[in-house]
Amino acid sequence: MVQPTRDDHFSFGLWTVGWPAADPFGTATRPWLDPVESVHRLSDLGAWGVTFHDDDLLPFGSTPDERNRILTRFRAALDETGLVVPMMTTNTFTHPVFKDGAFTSNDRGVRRFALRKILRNLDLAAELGASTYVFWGGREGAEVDSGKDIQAALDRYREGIDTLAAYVKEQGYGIRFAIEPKPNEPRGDILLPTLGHALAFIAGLEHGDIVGVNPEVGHEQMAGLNYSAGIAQALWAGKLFHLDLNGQRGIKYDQDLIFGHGDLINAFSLVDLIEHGAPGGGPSYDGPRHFDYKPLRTEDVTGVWDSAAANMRTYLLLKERAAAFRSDPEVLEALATAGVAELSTPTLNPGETLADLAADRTAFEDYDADKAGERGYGFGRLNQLAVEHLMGAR
Ligand code: GLT
Ligand code: MN
Ligand code: MN
Ligand code: MN
Repeated sequence: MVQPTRDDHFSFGLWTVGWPAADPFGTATRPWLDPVESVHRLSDLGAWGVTFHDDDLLPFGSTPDERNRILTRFRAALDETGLVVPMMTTNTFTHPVFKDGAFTSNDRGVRRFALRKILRNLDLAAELGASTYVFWGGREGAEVDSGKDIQAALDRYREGIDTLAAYVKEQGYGIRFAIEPKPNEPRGDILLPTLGHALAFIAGLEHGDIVGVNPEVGHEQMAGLNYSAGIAQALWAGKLFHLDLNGQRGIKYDQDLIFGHGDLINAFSLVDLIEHGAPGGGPSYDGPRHFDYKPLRTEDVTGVWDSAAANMRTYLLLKERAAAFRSDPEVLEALATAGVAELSTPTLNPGETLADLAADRTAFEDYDADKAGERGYGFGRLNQLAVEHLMGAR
């Protein structure tokens, strides 16, 4: 049960296991990892897919010959293992050219360069069969309020995404875009800081039909937000195109811990939601279970692969616990006491008008608000049942 298989659709970024663990205060603690080795190791561990930025595989500035050679080797590894590339993305943050952003750099030449870099990589994504293309705008932001016209920046962000989305449609690539929000780091403040900001931005796009979100556990939690509640809203909006699973402990720098190694109760409710859908029958999520974590800087190479396996194992254990939770008669009874299913009944009767409601004395004049205010919802008991299932105590 806790042995991952291809059917679980687990995927990893090359930049996760391949992170050599340099941070702002110290140099790398691990050697460079050959992407071909990562493909083989991930496959052996039971993963299904691998994702990457252009520069993770094809170093910035490589010649066409170098690109071909690297791609040939990489494709061979994919063919040999059967691993797929469900998602790709562009590095528009490492090179100094992007220090003030890509789509939203104040420098117009940088913006044009960024569009070209992404365009070329979209062609590669289509060739490799990726169906999702992620946009994490880590450098789209500012530290100085007066140095960035935020409204002009949003105009340029929209121009960039719409231009590329139109291209994807024109080429018939069948790729959908997923915007990944983050509140800060590396910029002091990043544009589209949360899932909610991203959804509002998408609603104003010309080609928003193929644009959704790629929310990351830690990024929402860095803003103090409830990740599984945000995921529920993204599902409700039909915009959960991809997700980044990891762990985070509170409002601080981006930790990218192993999935579940942060807010475990929220991880439990997340897995319950994306596996089973909302209790009222809302949609579940059938996309990749993508891990965007970093092996701790203190790990050696063995620790890298142990931690990769840990992400999948934690997910599968939570999935097992969530299934037990959903089928426990005591949980069903607690859900009924809490009125969880009642929320799916529309507030007005079928065909009822506002005038009908105004004429309904039982809704107001004869309604015993004091009595209704006495109701106990039993949410605490419900949560204790969740915690006990999570702990394997039931
Ligand atoms: C970077 C970032 C991640 C994003 C990646 C996609 S790159 O590592 O911290 O959260 O998902 O660009
Ligand atoms: Mn992160
Ligand atoms: Mn990250
Ligand atoms: Mn991420």
